[in-house]
Amino acid sequence: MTELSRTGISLEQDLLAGFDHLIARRGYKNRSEALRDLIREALLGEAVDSNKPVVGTLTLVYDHHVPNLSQKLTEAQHHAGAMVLAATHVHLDHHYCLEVIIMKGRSHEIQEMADRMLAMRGVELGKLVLTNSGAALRAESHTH
Ligand code: NI
Repeated sequence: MTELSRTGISLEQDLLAGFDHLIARRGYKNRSEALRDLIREALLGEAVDSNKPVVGTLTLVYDHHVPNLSQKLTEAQHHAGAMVLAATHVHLDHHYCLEVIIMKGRSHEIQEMADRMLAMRGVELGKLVLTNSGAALRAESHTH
């Protein structure tokens, strides 16, 4: 963990009151931790927009009785090669499978891969979550 810096910010009273309500609902103990998380979220959003390296977790629910679907999903993952770090498959019931695929790469290529799989016929639900390590969100330090 890096050293902490203290900073003060000025904002309108009603904006601060709204913020305090929000963080109380979310269970934060203090404003600092809530602000840190908001800043991390904003930095992650920027990393995703600018196609930086991120980690993606894709959750898929699909009907494995749809012809060729399981093979197509497996082929897409083999094609992506080293981008796929791990995949877990759970047979939910007679029809449905749940698959969680963890990928690492540039945000745009992960998004493309997820879109391709989500668009396959028989994939009924799915969601991609992009994240990153906290360290990767920090500004690169200047060398003197
Ligand atoms: Ni299955």
